[in-house]
Amino acid sequence: MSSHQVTFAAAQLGPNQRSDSRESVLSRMLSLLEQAVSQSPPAQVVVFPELAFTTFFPRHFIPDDEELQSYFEAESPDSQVDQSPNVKPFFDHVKKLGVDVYVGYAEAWNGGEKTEYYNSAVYYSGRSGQVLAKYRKVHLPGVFEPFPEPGATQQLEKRYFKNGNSFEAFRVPGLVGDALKATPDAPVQTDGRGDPIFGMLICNDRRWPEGWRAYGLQGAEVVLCGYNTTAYAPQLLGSDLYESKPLSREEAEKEVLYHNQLSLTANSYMNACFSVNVAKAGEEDGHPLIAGTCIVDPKGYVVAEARTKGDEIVAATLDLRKCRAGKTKTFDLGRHRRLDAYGLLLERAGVEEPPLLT
Ligand code: CDT
Repeated sequence: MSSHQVTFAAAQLGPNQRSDSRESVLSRMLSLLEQAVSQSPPAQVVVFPELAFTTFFPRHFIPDDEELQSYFEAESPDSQVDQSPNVKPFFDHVKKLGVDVYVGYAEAWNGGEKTEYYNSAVYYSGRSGQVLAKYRKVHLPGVFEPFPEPGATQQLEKRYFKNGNSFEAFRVPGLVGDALKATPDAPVQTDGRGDPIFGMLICNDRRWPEGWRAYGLQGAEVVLCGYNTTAYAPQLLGSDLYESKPLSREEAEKEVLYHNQLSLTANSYMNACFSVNVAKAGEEDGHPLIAGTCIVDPKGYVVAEARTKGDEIVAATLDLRKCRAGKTKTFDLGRHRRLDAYGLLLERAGVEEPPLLT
């Protein structure tokens, strides 16, 4: 295998029901891992969805604190997620296989004072048996107060989680053969010759160009993103005020899938990076989630995608040199971006319209 090629497996999960035991979900995740490393060529990096170990619990209003806490993995300065008893068998197995993983989970961080709760993902290196990077979801969708309608699909991430506040790209050792290493005379700009540069996003983040650009500015070659996206939820998505009739379930799901792929292909293209995007899919707790797991190249083409709404491996070997054309031509950021024109982007979060005409 040429030194710039890395094999990824997107490990799409079917639904995890609220009533499923932790063990049953783990055993499905372990079979996906086994499948990913026994294919040819074997996966070097396996990417799981957002909140992979449990049901997508923010769709429920959960007044029982004991139940709510049961979805979280406890972390502290001395103990990272791989030591959390619910999920330790997963990380132990990853280590045994010597593969790398991205996996989403609910983090209960206790740094000594009040516990903070995040929707997080880690990049764990099975070879070194350690967490290389952690990402906390920045763009939390939904609302704080539950919708009053009985049976409504809730989206209570703003209630259950604190938002993350950084997009930090990182290099991953051991994936390519002849990576440039830091030496006093190593170049500052390596043009793709160092260890691969990855970034992480979680679900809703993929719809916001800001995170992608932050990774683009750090030279990211692959962005990893797990998601749980509702296929039909009029309360969340709104019905189009100017349509004569609301979308049917089928039309709504088709549109949600379209927006999923639009966000992934456009942002991969505009930042000249690959992206590996992984769903938890199917009917979970009676609420439909889209599938649409896909791997996208730096030109914005989908190179592999899921065929089912269940547990499925979607794999591709990616040649990271394919990022160079975009990064050195159309999206050579340093050459073409105009900071003098972008002041507004950091001054303003929401819309302020120009004054009305007289
Ligand atoms: N999990 C998650 O972030 N879901 C959101 C739902 C948005 S509701 C409009 C998503 O972007 O898929």
